[in-house]
Amino acid sequence: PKAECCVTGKHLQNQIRNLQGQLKSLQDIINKKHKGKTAKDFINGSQISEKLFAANGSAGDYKTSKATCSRAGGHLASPRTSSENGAIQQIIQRYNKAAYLDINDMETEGIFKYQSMEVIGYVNWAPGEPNDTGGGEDCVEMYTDGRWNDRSCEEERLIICEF
Ligand code: 293
Ligand code: CA
Ligand code: CA
Repeated sequence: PKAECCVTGKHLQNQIRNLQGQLKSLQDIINKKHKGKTAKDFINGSQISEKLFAANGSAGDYKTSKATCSRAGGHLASPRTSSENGAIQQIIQRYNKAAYLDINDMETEGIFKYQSMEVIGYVNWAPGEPNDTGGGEDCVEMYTDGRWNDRSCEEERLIICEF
């Protein structure tokens, strides 16, 4: 008869149980570390091409919105095509609340750039926009109709991230 060794059912079962226990404590550590700020917590998503756009109903000014998406491992949403624009618009309509895009003209008035500092290509301005009302509109919001408006960066807007 073969010796009772490490490959018998009982022994393997014990090793698996031990590993499962270790895995669980590692998972607990990871979950604690992320404190619910990972991409999976943005439950209302809309996937288009390679991008996933997602929101969880939270809102913030431009700076807060950028920081929130960054903490979650993404970026504030910035559409580069009309289909990406439509995917973001769906989320805005679901919450019935406008959202900031990751586009601004802070560096040079009137020259709108992505966070990468690249000048924007695709645009979907509302009629008469951008108008830099009061000389103080350097951020961009998307309305529920999908059109864009340059706006002060200090408003409270739905946070939509892209991953
Ligand atoms: C002005 C004229 C409005 C326009 C508004 C926004 C503000 O009040 O028609 O909607 O500016 O551009 O960002
Ligand atoms: Ca401006
Ligand atoms: Ca405006």
